[in-house]
Amino acid sequence: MKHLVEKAAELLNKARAVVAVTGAGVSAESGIPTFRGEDGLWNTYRAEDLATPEAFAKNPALVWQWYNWRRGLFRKSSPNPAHVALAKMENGPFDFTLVTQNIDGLHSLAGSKNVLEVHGSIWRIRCDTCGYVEHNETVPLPEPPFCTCGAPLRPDVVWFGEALEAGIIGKVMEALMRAEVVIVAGTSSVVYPAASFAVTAMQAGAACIEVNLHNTPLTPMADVAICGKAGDIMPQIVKAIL
Ligand code: BJW
Ligand code: ZN
Repeated sequence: MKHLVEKAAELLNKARAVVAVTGAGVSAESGIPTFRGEDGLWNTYRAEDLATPEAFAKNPALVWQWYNWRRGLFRKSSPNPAHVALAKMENGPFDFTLVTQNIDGLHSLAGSKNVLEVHGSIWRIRCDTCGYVEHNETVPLPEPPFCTCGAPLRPDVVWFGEALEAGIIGKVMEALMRAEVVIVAGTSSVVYPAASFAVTAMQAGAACIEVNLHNTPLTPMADVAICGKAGDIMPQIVKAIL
């Protein structure tokens, strides 16, 4: 393990630009359930019923029950050592961009300034009819809350079958093209397009460091694959480079 952390630090110390891509595993040690795996949300809930535009159109109350429960859970959670370590990376000797699939806002709470939230934020709600968007931390919200135009408001997150925001993807691509190292932490690397981000960076010449409790489809391609908790490993990596 120590040897792998040193190898990761060696790659990072040479890099002028670094991108980290994070997923639900990074928030797991804050008490937020992941999606897949033994205790994953998709073992208890059906994504088709809760995380698609069709589900929201059919039953906005059910979707909002689920998001109210998660908003309550997220609000009680705090950043863990992995979030803190990733925030510290902004002080590293390289240009650093954090790309997260997480919607919980914990990276910003930990102090990260340059965060690209590719699947949106649970703390914004929006109207798909008139385009209204607001920051909203009320828990619970009505199920559903309504816009002044009369349509039901929805969480400003990306559901299955929906496109990621073009402006954010543009910034992600720019960062991936510049990156000399891409760190991929706490994601199963199965949901596209986020699962392709590291591969895109690697095709443009970046080295890849993966931090995960288990192997993923990315593991065989990674230059350094560290098996462990993000909350253990990320601080060790940061300590070795700062
Ligand atoms: C730890 C740890 C610890 C645990 N330390 N590690 C077939 C092939 C390819 C693609 C598709 C396909 N069929 C459909 C698609 C497209 C689909 C997709 O990729 N599906 C796959 C599942 C097959 N993608 C989409 O639909 C996307 N949109 C799209 O493609 O649009 C196309 C389009 C173009 C133009 C116009 C219109 C459309 C959108 C995807 C949106 C995903 N949304 C969700 C919900 C977000 C809102 C919410 O949270 O409520 O995003 S689903 C869920 O999965 C969530 C996550 O961000 C995302 C990724 O999950 P993540 O973060 O990787 O979590 P887990 O649980 O999977 O993994 C956790 C990992 O952590 C594990 O590996 C653990 O081992 C590890 N771990 N504890 C370190 N302590
Ligand atoms: Zn509206």
